[in-house]
Amino acid sequence: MQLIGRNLSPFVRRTAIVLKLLELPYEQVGLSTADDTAEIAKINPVVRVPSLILDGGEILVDSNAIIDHLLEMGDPGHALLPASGAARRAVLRFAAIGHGVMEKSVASSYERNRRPKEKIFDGWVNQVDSQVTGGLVALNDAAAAGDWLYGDHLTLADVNAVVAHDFTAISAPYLVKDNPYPALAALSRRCGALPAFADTVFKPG
Ligand SMILES: N[C@@H](CCC(=O)N[C@@H](CS)C(=O)NCC(=O)O)C(=O)O
Repeated sequence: MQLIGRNLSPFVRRTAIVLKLLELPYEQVGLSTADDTAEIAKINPVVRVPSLILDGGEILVDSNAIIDHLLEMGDPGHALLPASGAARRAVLRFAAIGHGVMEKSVASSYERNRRPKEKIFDGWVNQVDSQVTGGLVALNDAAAAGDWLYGDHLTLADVNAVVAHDFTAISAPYLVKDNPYPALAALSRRCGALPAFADTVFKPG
């Protein structure tokens, strides 16, 4: 399998982490939406990462659709996402909040970095940033309540929360200044010691 995209993207990184946690072999093709637009367009018509090219050539797009397939194929015991019921809904809820933080952190970064300076609208940047912090507060509260966001082991909820936290620390460091989310930061440090997380930290260059 080929994972398309760089781990700077939180959506690519969370997909890479799930691949590693499930010990599914893959090769990563580090294309960037900013620099490799034409190549990515041949893989995903919406020109976004990640995509996953399966061994037979089938192409999956969007981290949600990709991870859905990876879990179906590689997590028969439903360790990362409970099979049904209240437990599944709870993990999906936290996972969605984490995914939402990623989306709003990326949006904030685009607003601040992809416009000419005179076209940046601070009011909208502040609105988007407040959505990021709302999500981080919720994830921090959940992280403070136990060892894992849900249950007694690592799930997709923790993967998304840690990736969302780590990406915000890179893309909007002013939002995590003075350690406002200590329980989430501690979860990030603890997960960061696991190879699936450590090996997917974005390394520029
Ligand atoms: N919902 C998608 C979001 C993917 C996404 O927005 N990826 C960003 C990179 S962080 C991207 O490709 N941005 C380019 C663009 O949207 O133009 C997912 O979960 O995979």
